[in-house]
Amino acid sequence: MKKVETVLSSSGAHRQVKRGFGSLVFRVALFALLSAAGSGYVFAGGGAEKSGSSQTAGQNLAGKGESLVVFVPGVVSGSPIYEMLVAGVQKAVDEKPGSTVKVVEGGFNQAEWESKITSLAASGVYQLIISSNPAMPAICQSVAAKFPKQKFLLFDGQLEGNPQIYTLRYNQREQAYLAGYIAALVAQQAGGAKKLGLVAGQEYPAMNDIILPGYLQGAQAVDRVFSVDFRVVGNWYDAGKGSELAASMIREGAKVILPIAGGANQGVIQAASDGGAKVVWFDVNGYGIKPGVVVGSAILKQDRAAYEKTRLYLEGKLPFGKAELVGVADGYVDFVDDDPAYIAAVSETVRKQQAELVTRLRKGALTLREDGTEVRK
Ligand code: RBF
Repeated sequence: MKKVETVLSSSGAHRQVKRGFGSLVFRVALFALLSAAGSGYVFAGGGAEKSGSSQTAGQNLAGKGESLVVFVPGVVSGSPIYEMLVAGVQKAVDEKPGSTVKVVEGGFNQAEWESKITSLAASGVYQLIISSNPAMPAICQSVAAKFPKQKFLLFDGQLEGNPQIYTLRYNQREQAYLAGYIAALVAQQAGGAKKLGLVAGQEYPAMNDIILPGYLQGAQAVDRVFSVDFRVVGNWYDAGKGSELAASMIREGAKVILPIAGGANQGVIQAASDGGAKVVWFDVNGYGIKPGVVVGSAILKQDRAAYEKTRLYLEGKLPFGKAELVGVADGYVDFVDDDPAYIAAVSETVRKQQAELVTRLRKGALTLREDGTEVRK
């Protein structure tokens, strides 16, 4: 596997990013520590709760249908990965008369997520708790042990072998590689330093071990001299901090920046726009956010996955205990190459080079394992 560059963190200290995470306890503690502030949302009965149907879950009498709850670990607004989750679940529920869904925002204080999910399970109201992000399987596993009848449908995370939990995760190595490849092609054509940026909301194993190395791997497939300046906001909402980090990266030579920082992404876009740099987007089609500044967009089909898996659950067919992984060749990770804003912003030469990679991945002629191994057919 390729070595990850020495990079600069938000604190300004140089260090190696490529390192393992310790025990589960350490990870949970880290998530708690990294949560800088509460979301301002009230949990029980507060404005953050939205009923997805005219019938509230509590009134759903036994035998009348399933009551589902989506626990959003953060807030929906500003995080397309969560917007897609809610939209997909809602669609499946809308198609199944009698079933209901409630959306609960857990807020940004990660230390509170487990107790909030415990309350949902303890209420006994919801047959299925749905959530998404790599920290959720461990949290839900601990809640599941206390409530043996409670089932969980979790996206963007992994846990195998627990009969109460089903997980589906995306091949983030492929998504990051696609982003790194277009970023490097655009930077190369612009000339100057072969330097890219990545602004993350926080550090977590999927970021440090899959996304950051995948982004660098994609860039180095264009030219081995590319390096990535990696910085961390410390939360998923601070656009001011996102802008500050991006502006500093641009001053130090970063030509194209990938923001994966929720609400803080807006600050990165602003700094790039002001500083003459470009942005590549993640998770959802981002060209419309700032046409001409956003020069590439890798996507996850989380709306489709959430719809399909919720539907499968409602049909009684979700295989609890399984952990699935889906990538480009499966149709759940992709690169948006037909958007007029992409065609307008990026030269034909660059688009042709990107298209060659995208086609190979779509056809399955090239797949990437999560550890970065390239598999060619
Ligand atoms: N991504 C977001 O877009 N918004 C969030 O609020 C958010 N919160 C996260 C919290 C934790 C603890 C972890 C581990 C990841 C979070 N992510 C968030 C990142 C998300 O799971 C995914 O890695 C990225 O969206 C890239 O696909």
